Amino acid sequence: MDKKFKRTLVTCALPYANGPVHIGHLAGVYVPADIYVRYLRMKGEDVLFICGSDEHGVPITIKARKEGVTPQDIVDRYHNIIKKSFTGLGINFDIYSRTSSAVHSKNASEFFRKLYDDDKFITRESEQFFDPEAKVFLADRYITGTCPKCGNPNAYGDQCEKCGSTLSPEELIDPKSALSGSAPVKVKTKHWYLPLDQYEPWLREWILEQHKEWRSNVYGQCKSWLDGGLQPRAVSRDLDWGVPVPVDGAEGKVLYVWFDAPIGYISNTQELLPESWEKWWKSDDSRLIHFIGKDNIVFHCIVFPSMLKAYGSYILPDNVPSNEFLNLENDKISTSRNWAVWLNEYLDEFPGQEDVLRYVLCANAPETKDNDFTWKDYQQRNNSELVAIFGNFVNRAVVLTQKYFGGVVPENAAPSDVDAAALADILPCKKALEEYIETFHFREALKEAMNIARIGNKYISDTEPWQVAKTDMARTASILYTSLQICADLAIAFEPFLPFSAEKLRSILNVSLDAGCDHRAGEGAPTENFYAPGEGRALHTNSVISSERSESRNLLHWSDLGAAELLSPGHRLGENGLLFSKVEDAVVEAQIAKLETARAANAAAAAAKAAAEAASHVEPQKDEVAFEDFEKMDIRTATVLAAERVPKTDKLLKLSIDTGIDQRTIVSGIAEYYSPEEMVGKQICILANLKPRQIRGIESKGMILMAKQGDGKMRLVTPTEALTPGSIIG
Ligand code: B3M
Ligand code: ZN
Repeated sequence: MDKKFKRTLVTCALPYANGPVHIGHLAGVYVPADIYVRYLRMKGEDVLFICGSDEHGVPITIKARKEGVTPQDIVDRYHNIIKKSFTGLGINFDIYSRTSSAVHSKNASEFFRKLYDDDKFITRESEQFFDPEAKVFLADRYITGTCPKCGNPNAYGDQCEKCGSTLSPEELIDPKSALSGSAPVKVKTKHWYLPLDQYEPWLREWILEQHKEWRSNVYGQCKSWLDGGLQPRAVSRDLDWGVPVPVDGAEGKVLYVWFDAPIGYISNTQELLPESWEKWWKSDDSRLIHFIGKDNIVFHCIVFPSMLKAYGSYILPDNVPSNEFLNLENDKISTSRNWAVWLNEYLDEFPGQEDVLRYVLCANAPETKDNDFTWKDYQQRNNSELVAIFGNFVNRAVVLTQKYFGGVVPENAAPSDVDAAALADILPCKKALEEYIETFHFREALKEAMNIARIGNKYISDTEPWQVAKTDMARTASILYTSLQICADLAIAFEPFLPFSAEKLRSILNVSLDAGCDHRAGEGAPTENFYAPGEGRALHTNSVISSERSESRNLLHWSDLGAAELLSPGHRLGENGLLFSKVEDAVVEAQIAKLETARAANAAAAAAKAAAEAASHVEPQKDEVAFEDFEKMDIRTATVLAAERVPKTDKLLKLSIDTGIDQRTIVSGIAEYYSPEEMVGKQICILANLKPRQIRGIESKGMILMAKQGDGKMRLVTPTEALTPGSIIG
């Protein structure tokens, strides 16, 4: 860690409280952030881990309206689900609060007010759509109409979900308010804008020159925004759900959700540490790291830093690690299509398997490109990596120690070079792991932890203590002594990644972990609780200093990983248990079946929607014609006498009909819709005086009248009662 920093403030994107968290969120943001925080804590760094629900914004109001409940009902429901599920996966924020909290409302208001007082905003009047019946301004999503590109009658004011076009409400044909159905009218409204253009030179210098180390996807996105030129951004909205704009003349206006949400990071820190929050946000020796998904890059790298800069006195993010997207079984994760693995459901269905999900999501994290989660891969990684390598090694070492040494760490009675070589291989893994985590390469870091398990597994396979025990107990003692040291290394190395299993392993080994702050002790920092009482969770309650700790046999420290005897001879192990268990085929098949059900339901819903849309599609009226023109057409009733398919065609029927004037032949393209048998005896309508045409060598005299429906299907037009053939229609 850079020496100029004394503490690290880690934030995770605040999930919208309009649905549960899924694996895409976890892989992109929360699992890597948690690994990072756990790692820093083990290294003795001062870390604060902040998150909470993002409870404002239009999607929440839309969902509430759909369900006929209040936005508060929606956010209460999901806030609790999300909060609980994070804890279930071992992601323990120091605080998980919410943007509907009183602290946040006050803080966000104050933030806006200061920028307002300091003249940091500009105002602009614009015309926006207003619902004259519901008497509210309409967000783009609240306006529906016909897509000008594809004719979809249910396009939204910001997007057509059928053809994917980005739209503005102005482009919609026949726009309607989704609230009342009435036609929206344009009304003038005033909003506050943050003039991002003014921050552009500063942002260019700060990001493009001073933060070349940011991930290339983050840096690249920032560069393209900056190269495209920044525009002032509205920071208020006409909406009744959010933090009210705290100035006179702003009735009915709230802060734009992307203005208030990042301030939520600050509010939540204030809520946790009312006395000392400023130390984390306003001193240059604090380091701020935002973990986010790639769709949030512009807000965290450009908009929020500009807000902080405008306010003054705040630190800026030192890094903004952002992942790409995770797909699921080769398809985009989608909340609306229910194409997701939901964390709350996973935790219910896979009790005790939290780490398997953490492992797979980290091993497969979309760090540099979009990646795919598949249940087969989940099973494979569990069975052939966690079970077969990590779990298998630990189990062999512990079971054999119980068998030959009564569960007590044996003396290193007959050491050999192979033992030293195995132990020596661990240090480079540790070094690489540290470097990878510190540069936000979590997949690679996890591989290094796994390499330690591989070293152990290979060591015990090569040395075969179960064979050696037949002849040489001294040597067996050394092999198991060495194996147990590697087990203890694993109990340290895996703590950031697989905290549940690392804890289980420590209980098997009968040791504890010191997640205390070595550097603080080393620097002679005070050893009392890090936080004042009442200021939240005490993270570092350790009061023993480093030298004392290394003498303790039961406490593991990160610094000892690969470097010291962790389990001394004579130490009694705890109770053995399996770290991991096999995932059977039936389990993944059930999950795949669950997704298939969702897919089928989606397909059925999409088909029903498409059919309804198609059926409701009506052709616009044709150009006017004079009555004389109409009169020229001889439209009359006729009866079908005989019908047969025209050979070698799919669509054509040859019909013999009675027109009242004559019996004649008409060739018609209706075979797609009617069989010859169905046609015989039917009364139909025809255009009798259409010029005869040769169709497939048959002379066709006239045309059968058909109605073409919205979905393109044709049906016959028939009289509702029997009429004499040849009756004139007009
Ligand atoms: N709720 C968007 C999202 O979940 C948003 C993040 C806010 S972070 C301040 O993608
Ligand atoms: Zn469209």
